[in-house]
Amino acid sequence: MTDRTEKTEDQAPSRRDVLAGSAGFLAAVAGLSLLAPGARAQGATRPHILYILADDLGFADVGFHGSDIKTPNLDRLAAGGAKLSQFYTQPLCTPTRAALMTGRYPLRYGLQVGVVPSGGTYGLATDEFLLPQALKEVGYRTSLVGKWHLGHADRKYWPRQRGFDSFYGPLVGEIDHFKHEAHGVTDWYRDNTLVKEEGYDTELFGAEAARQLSAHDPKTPLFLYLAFTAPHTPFQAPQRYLDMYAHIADPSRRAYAAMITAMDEQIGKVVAALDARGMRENTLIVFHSDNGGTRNKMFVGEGALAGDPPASNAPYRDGKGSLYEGGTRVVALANWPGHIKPGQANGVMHVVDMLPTLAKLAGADLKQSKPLDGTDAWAALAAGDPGRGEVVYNVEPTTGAVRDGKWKLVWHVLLPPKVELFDLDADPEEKTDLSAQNPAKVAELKDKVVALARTMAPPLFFATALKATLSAPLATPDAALYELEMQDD
Ligand SMILES: [Ca+2]
Repeated sequence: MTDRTEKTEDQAPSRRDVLAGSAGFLAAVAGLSLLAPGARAQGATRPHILYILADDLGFADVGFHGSDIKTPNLDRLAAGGAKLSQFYTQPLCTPTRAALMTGRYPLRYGLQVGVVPSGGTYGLATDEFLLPQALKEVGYRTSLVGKWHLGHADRKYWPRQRGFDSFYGPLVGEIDHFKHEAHGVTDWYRDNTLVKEEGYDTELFGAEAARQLSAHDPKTPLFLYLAFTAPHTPFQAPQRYLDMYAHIADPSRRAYAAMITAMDEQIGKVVAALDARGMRENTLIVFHSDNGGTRNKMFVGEGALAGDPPASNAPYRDGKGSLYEGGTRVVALANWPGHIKPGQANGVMHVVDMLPTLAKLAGADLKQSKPLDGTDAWAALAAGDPGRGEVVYNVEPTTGAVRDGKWKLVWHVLLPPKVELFDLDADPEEKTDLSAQNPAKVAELKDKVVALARTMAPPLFFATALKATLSAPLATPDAALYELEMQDD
């Protein structure tokens, strides 16, 4: 069996009893699910799509997961929608965003390692067919407000050239939230034009999204991709948000919490703008983080961090950059009144599923896509179905991890190698390695990783990293200083 056939296989045993909701709701979901894609799209249910990403948000760091960080607007969306308890992404920014745009794992097109670095001249392959292209073809207006991070060195990689009617925000992965700079260079665009603006980026994104909504003709379906840079480093927030967390002693945690609340407040304004425009009832809102919160300083970003990273992915292990659950099982919700069953949705979903799911709701055609890794996750999203049986966390030259049902293999191939097997049903915190007791399952999952590795595209990051290292300036100390030091000795 090839990995392709496995991915599309429905390994779900049965619909869960969470379906036992109200009759009216069931009728709505059943009606929507049974319609053919075209019919589904032609009815009144063809929704506007508000797709909100947070950047490096910890799994535990929202009010509806029990945090003391205030997120009342997200909590309200979660209470009225589905809290997605097993929604997976890639462990880093660029790969997750690429997976969302393509419906394909980043290992297919060389983005499985690292992120597009500031000095990187590559981007998401231009022969990939992207979500905004698909939606645009069926009449959606497509807008990106926020971070792109899928290539910046050549305009052919920029959002306006990839299916977005408009773009407002930064192209790279990490900017100063007030100066909108990366490495001292402004990275802030409106469409294809560099602009200089004052303000805190999170607030500018919220204001722009609300402005676009208030000017939007509700008869035209809208895809608004709102990709916040919060709460990614550097940890910065306006004083009034910092003041809300004056009781938090650690300055990083205080600013991190302030950034999350600032983002939440903007989400509230955007939802209010939907309401004011009469679009709320016909808008699917999806919210999730692009990867887990940072637990390892290596992935914290470009600036130095005093103390421990402030994010929490509890109860999950590790965080951003890691193949353990803390890096990839992210805080997520979906909300569409009357169409998505409120409550906990425990089905397994991966961000690659979102392109086929949204395309189907929109009646969009994906014939131009290369073979998809994603499958339509509507039943898992809307009605709590079990979702996909298999998840590919990532496969790259040094590591790989896959999930098959309850079993998860994490394989570090570099010397000294390490293989771990976890039973995620019994041990979602990945505390007990069961590889020694289950050699057959280990062998089977290793075969899957190897099969994927045989087909993967070469990682684009490596050549760039090597070039950057080999072309770096000479590292010997300044000659004059060195002579002074020698005299001191
Ligand atoms: Ca991120």
